[in-house]
Amino acid sequence: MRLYYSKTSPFARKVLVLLRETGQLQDVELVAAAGSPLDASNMPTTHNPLGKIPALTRADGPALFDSRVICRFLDARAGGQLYPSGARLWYCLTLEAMADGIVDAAILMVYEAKLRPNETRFEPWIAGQWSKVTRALDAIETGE
Ligand SMILES: N[C@@H](CCC(=O)N[C@@H](CS)C(=O)NCC(=O)O)C(=O)O
Repeated sequence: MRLYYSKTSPFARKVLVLLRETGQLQDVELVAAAGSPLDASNMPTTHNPLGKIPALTRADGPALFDSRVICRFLDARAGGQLYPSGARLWYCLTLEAMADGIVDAAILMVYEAKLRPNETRFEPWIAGQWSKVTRALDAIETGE
């Protein structure tokens, strides 16, 4: 299997942590990729048309993308150690969606700061992303 990743991608890091925790690091060749919505030339677009990382290619099936799909696949491959079964699964998946949403909001702010020309930057939109991050972190802290 090949994992298209970047050291700075929190979504790729999620997959790397799962690989380590489930003892599968040696089963995956790491392929460095980098890009943004403005430049997908070094992104694995033939494996993920969205031009995003992580993406996982494998010998016996189509490429997988989106860290949630890859994490579920790799966990199942290792015998299903990390995702619970029964009612607790829905809590776990929602928590994962919340964590991913925090990172999505953070990445949008990074793109806004790095990619958008100063004169077109829209501060209320950035504030809105920050609100998502703080609300979600508060919810995780209070367990709601
Ligand atoms: N929902 C996706 C998000 C992946 C994502 O946004 N990755 C970023 C790097 S951290 C990316 O590839 N950005 C390039 C782009 O948006 O064009 C996942 O969980 O894998």
